[in-house]
Amino acid sequence: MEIKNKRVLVVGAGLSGLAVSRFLLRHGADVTLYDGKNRDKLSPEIDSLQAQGCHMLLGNALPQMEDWHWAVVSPGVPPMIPFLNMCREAGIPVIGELELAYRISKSPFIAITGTNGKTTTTSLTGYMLQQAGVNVLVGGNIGMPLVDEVENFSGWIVAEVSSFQLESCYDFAPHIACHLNLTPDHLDRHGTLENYAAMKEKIFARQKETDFAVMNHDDPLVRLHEDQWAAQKRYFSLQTQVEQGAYVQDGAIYMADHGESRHLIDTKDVYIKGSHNWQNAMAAVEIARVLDIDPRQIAASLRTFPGVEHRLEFVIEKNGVTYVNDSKGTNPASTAKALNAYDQPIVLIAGGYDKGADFLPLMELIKEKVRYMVLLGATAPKIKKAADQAGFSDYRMADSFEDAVRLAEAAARPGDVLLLSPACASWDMFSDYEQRGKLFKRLVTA
Ligand code: UMA
Repeated sequence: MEIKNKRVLVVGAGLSGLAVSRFLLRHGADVTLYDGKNRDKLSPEIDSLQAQGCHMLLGNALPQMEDWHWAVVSPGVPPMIPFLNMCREAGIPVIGELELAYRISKSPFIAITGTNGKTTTTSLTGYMLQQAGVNVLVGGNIGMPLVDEVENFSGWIVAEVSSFQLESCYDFAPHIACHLNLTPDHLDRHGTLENYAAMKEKIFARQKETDFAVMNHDDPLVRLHEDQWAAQKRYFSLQTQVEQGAYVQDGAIYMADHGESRHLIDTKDVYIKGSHNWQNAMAAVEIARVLDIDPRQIAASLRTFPGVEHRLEFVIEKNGVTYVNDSKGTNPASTAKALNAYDQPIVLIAGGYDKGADFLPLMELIKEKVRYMVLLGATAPKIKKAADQAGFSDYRMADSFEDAVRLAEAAARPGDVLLLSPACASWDMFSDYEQRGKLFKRLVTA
Protein backbone atom coordinates (compact mmCIF):
# COMPACT_ATOMS: atom_id res chain seq x y z
CA MET A 1 0.00 0.00 0.00
CA GLU A 2 1.33 3.44 -0.95
CA ILE A 3 1.21 5.53 2.24
CA LYS A 4 3.91 8.20 1.99
CA ASN A 5 2.47 11.69 1.39
CA LYS A 6 -1.10 10.37 1.15
CA ARG A 7 -3.72 12.55 2.81
CA VAL A 8 -5.61 10.35 5.23
CA LEU A 9 -8.53 11.17 7.50
CA VAL A 10 -8.66 9.00 10.63
CA VAL A 11 -12.11 8.95 12.20
CA GLY A 12 -12.28 8.28 15.96
CA ALA A 13 -9.42 8.89 18.40
CA GLY A 14 -9.86 5.85 20.66
CA LEU A 15 -7.50 2.86 20.72
CA SER A 16 -7.93 2.14 17.00
CA GLY A 17 -7.67 5.71 15.72
CA LEU A 18 -4.57 6.41 17.80
CA ALA A 19 -2.88 3.24 16.53
CA VAL A 20 -3.81 4.03 12.92
CA SER A 21 -2.50 7.60 13.25
CA ARG A 22 0.74 6.40 14.84
CA PHE A 23 1.27 3.92 12.00
CA LEU A 24 0.45 6.38 9.21
CA LEU A 25 2.64 9.15 10.62
CA ARG A 26 5.53 6.72 10.89
CA HIS A 27 5.16 6.03 7.17
CA GLY A 28 5.07 9.66 6.13
CA ALA A 29 1.34 10.15 5.51
CA ASP A 30 -0.38 13.51 5.95
CA VAL A 31 -2.78 12.56 8.76
CA THR A 32 -5.84 14.35 10.11
CA LEU A 33 -7.42 12.82 13.21
CA TYR A 34 -11.09 13.56 13.89
CA ASP A 35 -13.06 12.87 17.07
CA GLY A 36 -16.40 14.26 18.22
CA LYS A 37 -15.03 14.49 21.77
CA ASN A 38 -13.05 17.43 23.09
CA ARG A 39 -9.33 17.05 23.71
CA ASP A 40 -9.70 16.83 27.51
CA LYS A 41 -11.83 13.69 27.09
CA LEU A 42 -9.26 11.97 24.89
CA SER A 43 -5.93 10.24 25.49
CA PRO A 44 -2.93 12.47 26.25
CA GLU A 45 -1.26 10.76 23.28
CA ILE A 46 -3.15 13.29 21.13
CA ASP A 47 -0.51 15.89 22.08
CA SER A 48 2.39 13.74 21.02
CA LEU A 49 0.69 12.87 17.70
CA GLN A 50 0.14 16.56 17.08
CA ALA A 51 3.80 17.24 17.80
CA GLN A 52 4.61 14.69 15.08
CA GLY A 53 2.56 16.68 12.57
CA CYS A 54 -0.89 15.12 12.91
CA HIS A 55 -3.69 17.63 12.24
CA MET A 56 -6.50 17.56 14.81
CA LEU A 57 -10.23 18.01 14.30
CA LEU A 58 -11.76 17.64 17.73
CA GLY A 59 -15.09 18.40 19.37
CA ASN A 60 -17.39 20.45 17.17
CA ALA A 61 -14.87 20.82 14.34
CA LEU A 62 -16.45 18.56 11.70
CA PRO A 63 -14.32 17.24 8.83
CA GLN A 64 -14.85 18.92 5.46
CA MET A 65 -14.79 17.26 2.05
CA GLU A 66 -11.22 17.57 0.90
CA ASP A 67 -8.97 15.62 -1.39
CA TRP A 68 -8.49 12.76 1.07
CA HIS A 69 -6.85 9.70 -0.45
CA TRP A 70 -8.75 7.57 2.04
CA ALA A 71 -10.48 7.61 5.38
CA VAL A 72 -9.84 5.06 8.12
CA VAL A 73 -12.80 4.60 10.41
CA SER A 74 -12.75 3.25 14.00
CA PRO A 75 -15.03 0.29 14.77
CA GLY A 76 -17.26 2.29 17.12
CA VAL A 77 -18.04 4.90 14.44
CA PRO A 78 -21.07 3.93 12.34
CA PRO A 79 -19.75 3.83 8.75
CA MET A 80 -22.96 5.33 7.34
CA ILE A 81 -22.68 8.71 9.09
CA PRO A 82 -23.28 11.53 6.57
CA PHE A 83 -19.68 12.62 6.27
CA LEU A 84 -18.43 9.12 5.45
CA ASN A 85 -21.26 8.66 2.95
CA MET A 86 -20.09 11.85 1.25
CA CYS A 87 -16.56 10.45 1.12
CA ARG A 88 -17.78 7.25 -0.54
CA GLU A 89 -19.90 9.21 -3.02
CA ALA A 90 -16.79 11.21 -3.93
CA GLY A 91 -14.94 7.94 -4.56
CA ILE A 92 -12.77 8.17 -1.42
CA PRO A 93 -12.26 4.68 0.02
CA VAL A 94 -13.41 4.31 3.63
CA ILE A 95 -11.75 1.37 5.34
CA GLY A 96 -11.41 0.16 8.93
CA GLU A 97 -8.36 -0.41 11.11
CA LEU A 98 -8.57 -4.21 10.68
CA GLU A 99 -8.67 -3.93 6.89
CA LEU A 100 -5.62 -1.67 6.98
CA ALA A 101 -3.80 -4.09 9.30
CA TYR A 102 -4.63 -6.94 6.94
CA ARG A 103 -3.37 -5.07 3.87
CA ILE A 104 -0.01 -4.24 5.42
CA SER A 105 0.58 -7.57 7.16
CA LYS A 106 2.96 -10.16 5.77
CA SER A 107 1.71 -12.85 8.15
CA PRO A 108 -1.48 -14.90 7.79
CA PHE A 109 -4.56 -14.24 9.92
CA ILE A 110 -6.63 -16.52 12.09
CA ALA A 111 -9.82 -14.53 12.69
CA ILE A 112 -12.43 -15.40 15.30
CA THR A 113 -15.90 -13.92 15.48
CA GLY A 114 -19.30 -14.74 17.01
CA THR A 115 -21.70 -12.96 19.35
CA ASN A 116 -20.21 -14.63 22.42
CA GLY A 117 -17.02 -16.48 23.28
CA LYS A 118 -14.75 -14.51 20.93
CA THR A 119 -12.37 -13.30 23.60
CA THR A 120 -12.09 -16.66 25.34
CA THR A 121 -11.58 -18.51 22.04
CA THR A 122 -9.05 -15.97 20.77
CA SER A 123 -7.06 -16.07 24.01
CA LEU A 124 -7.22 -19.87 24.17
CA THR A 125 -6.14 -20.21 20.53
CA GLY A 126 -3.21 -17.86 21.13
CA TYR A 127 -2.27 -19.79 24.27
CA MET A 128 -2.55 -23.19 22.55
CA LEU A 129 -0.38 -22.15 19.63
CA GLN A 130 2.16 -20.48 21.90
CA GLN A 131 2.39 -23.59 24.07
CA ALA A 132 3.10 -25.55 20.89
CA GLY A 133 5.97 -23.21 20.01
CA VAL A 134 4.20 -21.23 17.28
CA ASN A 135 5.00 -17.51 17.07
CA VAL A 136 1.68 -15.70 17.56
CA LEU A 137 0.39 -12.16 17.79
CA VAL A 138 -2.97 -11.97 19.58
CA GLY A 139 -5.05 -8.82 19.09
CA GLY A 140 -8.01 -7.11 17.48
CA ASN A 141 -11.31 -6.49 19.24
CA ILE A 142 -9.79 -8.11 22.34
CA GLY A 143 -8.39 -4.63 23.06
CA MET A 144 -5.26 -4.41 20.94
CA PRO A 145 -5.46 -2.76 17.51
CA LEU A 146 -3.29 -4.77 15.13
CA VAL A 147 -2.31 -2.06 12.66
CA ASP A 148 0.56 -0.84 14.78
CA GLU A 149 1.92 -4.33 15.45
CA VAL A 150 1.68 -6.43 12.30
CA GLU A 151 4.25 -4.93 9.96
CA ASN A 152 7.30 -6.25 11.79
CA PHE A 153 5.68 -9.46 12.93
CA SER A 154 6.32 -12.82 11.40
CA GLY A 155 4.16 -15.73 12.50
CA TRP A 156 0.40 -16.25 12.94
CA ILE A 157 -1.91 -13.37 13.78
CA VAL A 158 -4.80 -14.47 16.00
CA ALA A 159 -7.44 -11.76 15.77
CA GLU A 160 -10.69 -11.34 17.66
CA VAL A 161 -12.96 -9.74 15.12
CA SER A 162 -16.24 -7.88 15.73
CA SER A 163 -19.14 -7.15 13.40
CA PHE A 164 -18.17 -3.47 13.66
CA GLN A 165 -14.71 -4.26 12.30
CA LEU A 166 -16.00 -6.55 9.58
CA GLU A 167 -18.40 -3.83 8.42
CA SER A 168 -15.44 -1.76 7.21
CA CYS A 169 -13.50 -4.70 5.70
CA TYR A 170 -13.34 -5.35 1.95
CA ASP A 171 -10.33 -7.55 1.06
CA PHE A 172 -9.95 -9.13 4.50
CA ALA A 173 -9.44 -12.87 3.93
CA PRO A 174 -8.14 -14.79 6.95
CA HIS A 175 -6.46 -18.14 6.26
CA ILE A 176 -8.57 -19.59 9.09
CA ALA A 177 -11.90 -17.95 9.91
CA CYS A 178 -14.00 -19.09 12.86
CA HIS A 179 -17.63 -18.18 13.57
CA LEU A 180 -18.78 -19.28 17.02
CA ASN A 181 -22.47 -18.36 17.29
CA LEU A 182 -24.99 -15.70 16.40
CA THR A 183 -27.73 -14.25 18.63
CA PRO A 184 -29.25 -10.73 18.53
CA ASP A 185 -26.73 -8.04 19.49
CA HIS A 186 -25.73 -4.53 18.38
CA LEU A 187 -29.16 -4.02 16.81
CA ASP A 188 -28.90 -0.28 17.49
CA ARG A 189 -26.03 -0.23 14.98
CA HIS A 190 -26.97 -2.92 12.46
CA GLY A 191 -30.76 -2.44 12.53
CA THR A 192 -31.79 -6.06 12.05
CA LEU A 193 -30.50 -9.51 12.92
CA GLU A 194 -30.10 -10.14 9.16
CA ASN A 195 -27.79 -7.15 8.77
CA TYR A 196 -25.81 -8.18 11.84
CA ALA A 197 -25.49 -11.74 10.46
CA ALA A 198 -24.42 -10.40 7.08
CA MET A 199 -21.58 -8.41 8.71
CA LYS A 200 -20.39 -11.49 10.61
CA GLU A 201 -20.43 -13.61 7.44
CA LYS A 202 -17.95 -11.25 5.81
CA ILE A 203 -15.31 -13.22 7.71
CA PHE A 204 -15.76 -16.06 5.16
CA ALA A 205 -16.64 -14.05 2.06
CA ARG A 206 -13.14 -13.51 0.62
CA GLN A 207 -11.57 -16.82 1.61
CA LYS A 208 -10.27 -19.20 -1.06
CA GLU A 209 -10.38 -23.01 -1.43
CA THR A 210 -7.02 -23.26 0.31
CA ASP A 211 -8.40 -21.49 3.42
CA PHE A 212 -10.38 -22.93 6.34
CA ALA A 213 -13.75 -22.08 7.86
CA VAL A 214 -14.36 -23.31 11.40
CA MET A 215 -18.07 -23.21 12.21
CA ASN A 216 -20.48 -24.06 14.98
CA HIS A 217 -22.39 -26.98 13.45
CA ASP A 218 -25.27 -26.50 15.91
CA ASP A 219 -26.02 -22.88 14.99
CA PRO A 220 -28.19 -22.56 11.86
CA LEU A 221 -27.47 -18.83 11.59
CA VAL A 222 -23.73 -19.47 11.45
CA ARG A 223 -24.22 -22.02 8.67
CA LEU A 224 -27.01 -20.24 6.78
CA HIS A 225 -24.92 -19.48 3.69
CA GLU A 226 -22.15 -22.03 4.16
CA ASP A 227 -22.57 -23.37 0.62
CA GLN A 228 -21.42 -20.00 -0.66
CA TRP A 229 -18.04 -20.05 1.12
CA ALA A 230 -15.08 -21.43 -0.78
CA ALA A 231 -13.01 -22.40 2.27
CA GLN A 232 -12.67 -25.98 3.55
CA LYS A 233 -15.15 -26.52 6.39
CA ARG A 234 -14.29 -27.72 9.87
CA TYR A 235 -17.14 -28.02 12.36
CA PHE A 236 -17.58 -28.28 16.09
CA SER A 237 -20.70 -29.58 17.80
CA LEU A 238 -22.26 -30.37 21.16
CA GLN A 239 -25.05 -32.30 19.42
CA THR A 240 -23.76 -34.16 16.38
CA GLN A 241 -20.91 -36.52 15.65
CA VAL A 242 -19.49 -34.38 12.83
CA GLU A 243 -17.48 -36.02 10.01
CA GLN A 244 -14.74 -33.41 10.01
CA GLY A 245 -14.12 -31.45 13.19
CA ALA A 246 -14.64 -31.80 16.93
CA TYR A 247 -17.64 -32.89 18.96
CA VAL A 248 -18.72 -33.71 22.52
CA GLN A 249 -20.10 -37.12 23.32
CA ASP A 250 -20.46 -39.00 26.63
CA GLY A 251 -18.42 -36.47 28.61
CA ALA A 252 -15.50 -36.19 26.22
CA ILE A 253 -14.28 -34.15 23.27
CA TYR A 254 -13.54 -36.17 20.14
CA MET A 255 -11.72 -35.18 16.96
CA ALA A 256 -13.06 -36.50 13.66
CA ASP A 257 -11.27 -36.77 10.32
CA HIS A 258 -13.25 -38.06 7.34
CA GLY A 259 -15.64 -39.74 9.79
CA GLU A 260 -12.91 -41.42 11.89
CA SER A 261 -13.01 -40.33 15.53
CA ARG A 262 -10.34 -40.12 18.21
CA HIS A 263 -10.72 -39.20 21.90
CA LEU A 264 -9.03 -35.88 22.76
CA ILE A 265 -9.92 -35.07 26.39
CA ASP A 266 -12.68 -35.64 28.94
CA THR A 267 -14.75 -32.50 29.38
CA LYS A 268 -14.18 -32.64 33.18
CA ASP A 269 -10.48 -32.06 32.46
CA VAL A 270 -11.05 -28.89 30.44
CA TYR A 271 -10.08 -26.11 32.86
CA ILE A 272 -12.68 -23.57 31.67
CA LYS A 273 -16.12 -24.75 32.75
CA GLY A 274 -19.55 -24.89 31.11
CA SER A 275 -20.76 -26.34 27.81
CA HIS A 276 -20.39 -22.93 26.13
CA ASN A 277 -16.69 -23.18 26.98
CA TRP A 278 -16.48 -26.65 25.43
CA GLN A 279 -17.68 -24.98 22.23
CA ASN A 280 -14.96 -22.34 22.55
CA ALA A 281 -12.45 -25.07 23.31
CA MET A 282 -13.48 -27.14 20.27
CA ALA A 283 -13.19 -24.09 18.01
CA ALA A 284 -9.61 -23.56 19.23
CA VAL A 285 -8.94 -27.30 18.83
CA GLU A 286 -10.00 -27.18 15.18
CA ILE A 287 -7.88 -24.11 14.49
CA ALA A 288 -4.87 -25.79 16.10
CA ARG A 289 -5.51 -28.97 14.10
CA VAL A 290 -5.45 -27.02 10.85
CA LEU A 291 -1.94 -25.97 11.88
CA ASP A 292 -1.06 -29.62 12.60
CA ILE A 293 -0.49 -29.13 16.31
CA ASP A 294 0.01 -32.43 18.15
CA PRO A 295 -3.28 -33.43 19.87
CA ARG A 296 -1.36 -34.18 23.09
CA GLN A 297 -0.21 -30.57 23.17
CA ILE A 298 -3.74 -29.38 22.37
CA ALA A 299 -5.15 -31.40 25.28
CA ALA A 300 -2.44 -30.11 27.61
CA SER A 301 -3.45 -26.52 26.81
CA LEU A 302 -7.11 -27.29 27.47
CA ARG A 303 -6.13 -28.62 30.89
CA THR A 304 -4.24 -25.46 31.86
CA PHE A 305 -5.79 -22.41 30.09
CA PRO A 306 -7.30 -20.41 32.98
CA GLY A 307 -9.87 -18.29 31.10
CA VAL A 308 -10.02 -14.52 30.62
CA GLU A 309 -10.55 -11.50 32.83
CA HIS A 310 -14.14 -10.18 33.11
CA ARG A 311 -15.62 -13.44 31.76
CA LEU A 312 -17.09 -15.53 34.60
CA GLU A 313 -14.09 -14.39 36.62
CA PHE A 314 -14.00 -15.52 40.24
CA VAL A 315 -13.21 -12.45 42.36
CA ILE A 316 -13.51 -13.33 46.04
CA GLU A 317 -15.50 -15.36 48.55
CA LYS A 318 -16.82 -13.26 51.44
CA ASN A 319 -19.23 -14.39 54.16
CA GLY A 320 -20.02 -17.51 52.15
CA VAL A 321 -20.92 -15.49 49.05
CA THR A 322 -19.01 -16.12 45.80
CA TYR A 323 -18.43 -12.90 43.83
CA VAL A 324 -18.16 -13.30 40.05
CA ASN A 325 -17.20 -10.63 37.54
CA ASP A 326 -18.86 -11.22 34.17
CA SER A 327 -18.68 -7.63 32.96
CA LYS A 328 -18.13 -9.08 29.49
CA GLY A 329 -21.72 -10.34 29.58
CA THR A 330 -22.80 -7.53 27.26
CA ASN A 331 -25.90 -9.11 25.71
CA PRO A 332 -28.74 -11.35 26.96
CA ALA A 333 -27.30 -14.54 25.38
CA SER A 334 -24.01 -14.00 27.15
CA THR A 335 -25.73 -13.42 30.50
CA ALA A 336 -27.83 -16.55 29.93
CA LYS A 337 -24.59 -18.55 29.66
CA ALA A 338 -23.34 -17.00 32.90
CA LEU A 339 -26.60 -17.86 34.70
CA ASN A 340 -26.43 -21.43 33.42
CA ALA A 341 -22.89 -21.85 34.72
CA TYR A 342 -24.07 -21.96 38.40
CA ASP A 343 -26.29 -24.27 40.41
CA GLN A 344 -26.40 -21.98 43.48
CA PRO A 345 -28.94 -19.14 43.85
CA ILE A 346 -27.75 -15.99 42.09
CA VAL A 347 -27.93 -12.34 43.03
CA LEU A 348 -27.62 -10.64 39.66
CA ILE A 349 -26.51 -7.11 38.81
CA ALA A 350 -27.76 -6.24 35.33
CA GLY A 351 -28.39 -3.25 33.06
CA GLY A 352 -26.35 -0.75 31.07
CA TYR A 353 -26.20 0.81 27.63
CA ASP A 354 -29.22 0.16 25.38
CA LYS A 355 -28.26 -1.74 22.20
CA GLY A 356 -31.89 -2.49 21.38
CA ALA A 357 -31.95 -5.97 22.95
CA ASP A 358 -35.16 -7.68 24.06
CA PHE A 359 -34.86 -8.83 27.70
CA LEU A 360 -38.12 -10.78 27.91
CA PRO A 361 -36.62 -14.07 26.61
CA LEU A 362 -34.05 -13.95 29.45
CA MET A 363 -36.74 -13.77 32.13
CA GLU A 364 -37.61 -17.49 32.21
CA LEU A 365 -34.01 -18.27 33.11
CA ILE A 366 -33.89 -15.38 35.59
CA LYS A 367 -37.01 -16.77 37.30
CA GLU A 368 -35.31 -20.16 37.53
CA LYS A 369 -31.83 -19.09 38.64
CA VAL A 370 -31.95 -15.62 40.18
CA ARG A 371 -33.03 -15.00 43.77
CA TYR A 372 -32.65 -11.26 43.59
CA MET A 373 -31.78 -8.79 40.84
CA VAL A 374 -30.39 -5.27 40.98
CA LEU A 375 -30.93 -3.10 37.91
CA LEU A 376 -28.97 -0.10 36.82
CA GLY A 377 -28.12 2.07 33.85
CA ALA A 378 -29.99 3.12 30.73
CA THR A 379 -31.74 -0.23 30.28
CA ALA A 380 -32.94 -0.57 33.90
CA PRO A 381 -36.54 0.52 33.05
CA LYS A 382 -36.61 -1.82 30.05
CA ILE A 383 -35.42 -4.82 32.08
CA LYS A 384 -37.85 -3.88 34.88
CA LYS A 385 -40.70 -3.90 32.36
CA ALA A 386 -39.66 -7.34 31.09
CA ALA A 387 -39.43 -8.63 34.68
CA ASP A 388 -42.91 -7.25 35.52
CA GLN A 389 -44.32 -8.81 32.38
CA ALA A 390 -42.76 -12.18 33.26
CA GLY A 391 -43.97 -11.99 36.89
CA PHE A 392 -40.50 -11.65 38.49
CA SER A 393 -40.67 -9.09 41.29
CA ASP A 394 -37.52 -9.68 43.39
CA TYR A 395 -35.58 -6.71 42.08
CA ARG A 396 -34.48 -3.23 43.05
CA MET A 397 -33.43 -0.28 40.93
CA ALA A 398 -30.01 1.21 41.78
CA ASP A 399 -28.98 4.85 41.50
CA SER A 400 -25.36 4.20 40.66
CA PHE A 401 -22.91 1.36 40.16
CA GLU A 402 -21.73 1.65 43.79
CA ASP A 403 -25.36 1.58 44.93
CA ALA A 404 -25.97 -1.54 42.81
CA VAL A 405 -23.08 -3.39 44.46
CA ARG A 406 -24.31 -2.28 47.91
CA LEU A 407 -27.87 -3.47 47.25
CA ALA A 408 -26.64 -6.79 45.85
CA GLU A 409 -24.37 -7.38 48.85
CA ALA A 410 -27.21 -6.63 51.25
CA ALA A 411 -29.42 -9.18 49.46
CA ALA A 412 -26.83 -11.97 49.17
CA ARG A 413 -26.91 -14.89 51.63
CA PRO A 414 -24.23 -17.49 52.36
CA GLY A 415 -24.14 -19.99 49.51
CA ASP A 416 -25.22 -17.42 46.89
CA VAL A 417 -23.31 -16.29 43.81
CA LEU A 418 -23.22 -12.50 43.47
CA LEU A 419 -22.89 -12.08 39.73
CA LEU A 420 -22.20 -8.95 37.71
CA SER A 421 -23.42 -9.95 34.24
CA PRO A 422 -25.17 -6.88 32.88
CA ALA A 423 -26.59 -8.28 29.58
CA CYS A 424 -25.74 -4.83 28.21
CA ALA A 425 -22.72 -2.88 27.04
CA SER A 426 -21.19 -0.46 29.53
CA TRP A 427 -21.10 2.67 27.39
CA ASP A 428 -23.82 4.58 29.28
CA MET A 429 -21.59 4.77 32.38
CA PHE A 430 -18.10 3.52 31.47
CA SER A 431 -15.66 3.71 28.59
CA ASP A 432 -15.71 -0.08 28.26
CA TYR A 433 -16.61 -3.35 30.02
CA GLU A 434 -13.09 -3.57 31.43
CA GLN A 435 -13.47 -0.33 33.36
CA ARG A 436 -16.83 -1.61 34.68
CA GLY A 437 -15.36 -4.99 35.68
CA LYS A 438 -12.36 -3.41 37.36
CA LEU A 439 -14.59 -1.08 39.42
CA PHE A 440 -16.70 -4.08 40.45
CA LYS A 441 -13.61 -5.96 41.60
CA ARG A 442 -12.31 -2.92 43.45
CA LEU A 443 -15.61 -2.35 45.25
CA VAL A 444 -16.14 -5.95 46.32
CA THR A 445 -12.57 -6.51 47.47
CA ALA A 446 -12.37 -3.18 49.34
N1 UMA B 1 -16.53 8.65 17.88
C1 UMA B 1 -16.80 9.77 17.12
N2 UMA B 1 -17.97 9.79 16.41
C2 UMA B 1 -18.86 8.76 16.43
C3 UMA B 1 -18.57 7.64 17.23
C4 UMA B 1 -17.39 7.62 17.94
O1 UMA B 1 -16.02 10.71 17.08
O2 UMA B 1 -19.89 8.83 15.76
C5 UMA B 1 -15.28 8.61 18.64
C6 UMA B 1 -15.51 8.59 20.12
O3 UMA B 1 -15.65 9.88 20.65
C7 UMA B 1 -14.26 7.89 20.66
C8 UMA B 1 -13.79 7.08 19.47
O4 UMA B 1 -14.59 7.41 18.35
O5 UMA B 1 -13.24 8.75 21.08
C9 UMA B 1 -13.96 5.63 19.88
O6 UMA B 1 -13.76 4.75 18.85
P1 UMA B 1 -14.17 3.23 19.08
O7 UMA B 1 -15.52 3.17 19.73
O8 UMA B 1 -14.00 2.48 17.83
O9 UMA B 1 -13.19 2.77 20.25
P2 UMA B 1 -11.71 2.20 20.24
O10 UMA B 1 -11.11 2.67 21.51
O11 UMA B 1 -10.98 2.48 18.99
O12 UMA B 1 -12.00 0.64 20.45
C10 UMA B 1 -12.27 -0.19 19.34
C11 UMA B 1 -13.33 -1.22 19.74
N3 UMA B 1 -14.54 -0.52 20.18
C12 UMA B 1 -15.74 -0.76 19.61
O13 UMA B 1 -15.90 -1.56 18.73
C13 UMA B 1 -16.89 0.01 20.15
C14 UMA B 1 -12.82 -2.08 20.88
O14 UMA B 1 -13.78 -3.13 21.11
C15 UMA B 1 -11.50 -2.74 20.46
O15 UMA B 1 -10.97 -3.45 21.57
C16 UMA B 1 -10.52 -1.68 20.01
O16 UMA B 1 -11.08 -0.88 18.95
C17 UMA B 1 -9.21 -2.30 19.48
O17 UMA B 1 -9.43 -3.03 18.32
C18 UMA B 1 -14.52 -3.02 22.34
C19 UMA B 1 -15.97 -3.37 22.11
O18 UMA B 1 -16.78 -3.06 22.95
C20 UMA B 1 -13.95 -4.00 23.36
N4 UMA B 1 -16.30 -4.03 21.00
C21 UMA B 1 -17.67 -4.45 20.71
C22 UMA B 1 -17.98 -5.79 21.34
O19 UMA B 1 -17.04 -6.54 21.64
O20 UMA B 1 -19.18 -6.10 21.49
C23 UMA B 1 -17.85 -4.56 19.21
